[in-house]
Amino acid sequence: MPFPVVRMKLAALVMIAALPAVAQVPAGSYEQQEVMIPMRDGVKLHTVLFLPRKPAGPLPIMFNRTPYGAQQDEKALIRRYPEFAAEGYIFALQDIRGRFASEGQFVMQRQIRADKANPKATDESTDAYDSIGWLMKNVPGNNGRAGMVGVSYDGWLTTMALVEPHPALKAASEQASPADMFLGDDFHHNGAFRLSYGFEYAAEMETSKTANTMFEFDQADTYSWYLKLGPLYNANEKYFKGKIPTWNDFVSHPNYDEFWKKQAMAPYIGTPKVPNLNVAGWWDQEDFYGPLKIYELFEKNDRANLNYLVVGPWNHGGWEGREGDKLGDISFDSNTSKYFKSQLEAPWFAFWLKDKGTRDFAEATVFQTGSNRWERYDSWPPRTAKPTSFYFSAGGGLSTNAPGADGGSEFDSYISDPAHPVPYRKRPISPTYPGPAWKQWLVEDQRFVDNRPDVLTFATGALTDEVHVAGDIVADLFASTTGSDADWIVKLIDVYPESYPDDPRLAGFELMVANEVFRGRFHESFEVPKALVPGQVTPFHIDLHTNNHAFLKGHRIMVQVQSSWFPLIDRNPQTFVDNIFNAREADYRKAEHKVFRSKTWPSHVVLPVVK
Ligand code: PG9
Repeated sequence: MPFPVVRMKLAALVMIAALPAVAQVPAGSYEQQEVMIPMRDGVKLHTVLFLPRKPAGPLPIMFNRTPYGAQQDEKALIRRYPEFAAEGYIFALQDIRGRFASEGQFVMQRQIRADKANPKATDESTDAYDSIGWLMKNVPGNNGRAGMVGVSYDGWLTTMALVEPHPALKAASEQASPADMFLGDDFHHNGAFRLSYGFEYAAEMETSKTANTMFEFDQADTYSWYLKLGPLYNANEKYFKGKIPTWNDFVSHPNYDEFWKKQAMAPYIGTPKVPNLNVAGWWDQEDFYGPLKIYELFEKNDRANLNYLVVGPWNHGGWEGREGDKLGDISFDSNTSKYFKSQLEAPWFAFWLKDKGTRDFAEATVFQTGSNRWERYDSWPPRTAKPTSFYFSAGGGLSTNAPGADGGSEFDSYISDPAHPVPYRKRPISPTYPGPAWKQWLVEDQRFVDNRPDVLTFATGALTDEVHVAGDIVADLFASTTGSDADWIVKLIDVYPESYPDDPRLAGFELMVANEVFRGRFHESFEVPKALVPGQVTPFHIDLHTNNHAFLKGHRIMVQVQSSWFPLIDRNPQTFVDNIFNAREADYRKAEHKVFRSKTWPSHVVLPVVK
């Protein structure tokens, strides 16, 4: 992409001066109104307006669309958007179709309308378009420009508004928007079903129109609850009774078919027409794949330089928190959320919507974890990294030396037993929402699974120099099973030194920096699953996504491989069946899994190492 605005040789370090305090906006600054905005098909959407009582002049409208309930009062609004409130905007918050006080029918991530010739056909893109048109005409004191911002579902709604944007939409920030629910976001990763999230989220959204309803578990440890649930068909038999549409969609679409492809962003993202700041968190437990994918898709055609990226050390939406100086036990040495809100997000909207400031936005502003610093890059992933293979070796070693001659038994093996799956976080595993454990499980110390007989560990010795990894990470496994289907989970871990005087709680800590699951049946295609041949070594290429992490001197680089991650991922029966949602108890069988580390089958991870 041409890059006229800021050009840096490699990465430029961002120096953080003390951040200025945000001006407090006093209560009573806004008049609150509620309106029902008509869409092209006559359905009316409930929208809450906050109009500044003493505007200095015409103002842009900051617009948010949500399925979670738009209703809030002035106090909550100012707490949620202090920087925007201090800057001066009109706010419009809208319930989407079929949620809370809006009319119409809710559809989980409604697909783009098929019939574009029909002037009454709608989708989330047309609803955003019609709403912005109405707001521009009917809200007094607006300056003819709108901005959209939202996290997660609200981020996806923001991305949908960019598909066919209203001409008055002049700036957006999609934050943690999912991009593909089969390949990488909330509901599946590489075709493996995210059981606890899928089950609990579907119940939350489709039990009631006017509430976000948490499923009531009768056990404190959901690991035991889901295990007792048994095969997935029991979800409908025992609880949902066929009444939760999203669950029924999971059951009817076990493969990457048109349903998932049409819901994904790839077919709809073309040339960016609206400046968009894509925002992601390194430890986003829900939608990390999405914002990076959306950035990548827009980037392909970004000749006008409208597409930008920010990635920080956050969990899902963590940048909305006030400080962002830590996540779980991990500290970041500065207030990263405050920095994002005041130095990146607020100037972004002020520039495009109010002609304030300069266009000094880095293509990618990316936090480097480990060393804890912000960096500005002129492309993401950076072009400077050298893909470097780290091979598994005997005795749990990991090194850049490729395996030597084959001897015949260069593998490690374990029994993967669906009756005793590896927990994905420390038990007891509380329900997904309201958390807080769910929100920080990705930074939990991975020592809790060390020594399990069904988890393989490979690690380097203590590093004599820092290893900085910036860009795309992949794992290439060569593996076999005695069954006919298998999951492969790979985790890249930063192991802290055993003596860590800076923070003794972190001595020996195993911090996961990248991870992914791959469902074996999709090794040839996500569209058409295929049984694994028992005993046959098969290559599995697993995308561990992009990262920017410094493994510091004295730390070790570790890789763990396992075949279950429960109940985050449903149990693979390990016997090939047509549709795992219909698998029977007897299909769930133990299998022996082998991971090879020979010359012919050199399992390894590839790290983008920056000198
Ligand atoms: N991760 C949530 C979600 C987004 C889109 C679809 C389904 C779930 C969310 O936090 O909104």
